[in-house]
Amino acid sequence: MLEGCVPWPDEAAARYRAAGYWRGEVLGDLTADIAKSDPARVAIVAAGRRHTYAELDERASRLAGGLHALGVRPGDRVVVQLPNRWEFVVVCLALFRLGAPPVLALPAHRRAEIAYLCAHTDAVAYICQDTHQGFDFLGLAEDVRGEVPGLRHVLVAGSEGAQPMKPGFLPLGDIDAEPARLPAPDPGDVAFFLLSGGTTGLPKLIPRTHDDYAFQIRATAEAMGFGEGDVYLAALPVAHNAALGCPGVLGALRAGGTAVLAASPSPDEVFPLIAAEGVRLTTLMPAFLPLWLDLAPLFEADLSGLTIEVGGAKLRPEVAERIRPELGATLTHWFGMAEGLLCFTRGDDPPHLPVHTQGRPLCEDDELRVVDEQGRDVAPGEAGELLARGPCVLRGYYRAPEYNARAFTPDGFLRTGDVVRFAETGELVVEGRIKDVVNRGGEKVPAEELEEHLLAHPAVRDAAVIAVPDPRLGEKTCAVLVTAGTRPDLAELRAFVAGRGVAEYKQPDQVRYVDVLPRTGVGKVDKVALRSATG
Ligand code: J2J
Repeated sequence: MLEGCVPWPDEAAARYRAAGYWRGEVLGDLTADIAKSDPARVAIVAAGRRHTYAELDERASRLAGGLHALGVRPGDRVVVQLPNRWEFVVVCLALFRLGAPPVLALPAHRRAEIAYLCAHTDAVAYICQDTHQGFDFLGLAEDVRGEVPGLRHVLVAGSEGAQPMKPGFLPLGDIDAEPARLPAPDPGDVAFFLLSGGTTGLPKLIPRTHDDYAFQIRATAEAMGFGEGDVYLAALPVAHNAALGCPGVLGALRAGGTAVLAASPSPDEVFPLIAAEGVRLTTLMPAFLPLWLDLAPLFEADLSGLTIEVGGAKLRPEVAERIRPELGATLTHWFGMAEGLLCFTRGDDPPHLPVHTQGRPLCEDDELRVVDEQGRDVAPGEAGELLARGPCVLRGYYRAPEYNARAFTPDGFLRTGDVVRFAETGELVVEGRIKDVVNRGGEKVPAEELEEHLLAHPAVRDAAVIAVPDPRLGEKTCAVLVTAGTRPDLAELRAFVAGRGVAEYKQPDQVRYVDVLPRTGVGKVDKVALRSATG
């Protein structure tokens, strides 16, 4: 496995192979069979265009050839930040074939996150779109190149024909060469990196192998009854595990279906697509559901053939139980992590299960434990921290040995930081979390990351970020500050954080001022006390 990654122990790997979970599939081959047997079948629909399996397969091969000619080699890392456009899929397939793992950044990330990802992975290239939602990614790329000298290439989608570009910048569409003769990647090696939603400090990277992700997309497609000719709608960013591989865009391709890429989950964008393309399956974060419920009658949207996978943040039962009667759609309720653990209700479960639980694990060989603060298993039905091990659950974050020593038990269970219990009938119920993250409608803000930015402000002496309730997002961020001199107000703090090149969703939503932050006996900020004082 790539240096800096932690492989599964031989015994576990052998077990997962023997059980047929890991079959030696490589993700670069997803489209190869259908490109030969049924080349005209539509693989991707995006921005009003339909792309066949043959077109996707050919373009990915030629892009892999072009990247190889540029000097990108197996094992090199490439930071990819593309919104839901067809090039995202082409780029991923090309990099899977090259064995040069893409590092999947979210479209919302900005200079601070991208520079960190490029530096931390020693990326050789950064692939972005020229502008997206009014933001200039070329400017960002220039700054990042200044900060990360090892970054050799910036490849830009959307700039075809916009010559001349700056040295080191190339239009993605021009990267095109005869497919190189490449050695097949090892299925046990890293295919790509996902970003963790919930760790301490700077974002951690999750290596996903060909073997484990091929299993995830195959098994989730089977569990959702998603097969050949079915249509999946990516309404969330495709760089996120939920829309990429549960079964998501990659699972749709592997199953011989079609993936429709939407620009956003807003009803005016997705309802017409669902009708026109006959969408069978999509994924949503709970924050969007009230809007769908409110606007479906206005659009006269017929969602009766649709299954919606909802997860990523708390889904309130009052909202969940409206989905079947008001939208006509089938709800499956998910507890997912980019780290590879997936629990979810199945489409044919009795209706109370998706309303009140997050269902059962993907794989019968997923090992889940619920433990107390001392790491002892709690009594059945009691709540505690969820620990997980399984054929998709990573054994270590990338290049993070010290963090890994805390994030995993000595026998390899991931400490999820989520507090759960199991219902008597065996379903998982998420109760809360102990990790210091604000879950802003599914977008995760690690408290410590934002605190570091706030502490850089000259008037801020001490800072603690906590979650406060929000009717739309479920939670939002509140910065509790000890200041000296003039108090910066919320607008100033947001501008300050933005100026540090941080994604907008991580800017504080609220600010409170205190004379001193409460601390525990060992000197850590007492966030429990802060929350009750602020709540
Ligand atoms: C409460 N918190 C939840 C739920 C995840 C499918 C769906 C979601 C994700 C995802 C994903 C929750 N109720 N139902 O990867 O494939 C919180 C937990 C968890 C964290 C993981 C998928 N479902 N969460 O959200 O990696 O705190 O993955 O640890 O972004 O989201 O976040 P992320």
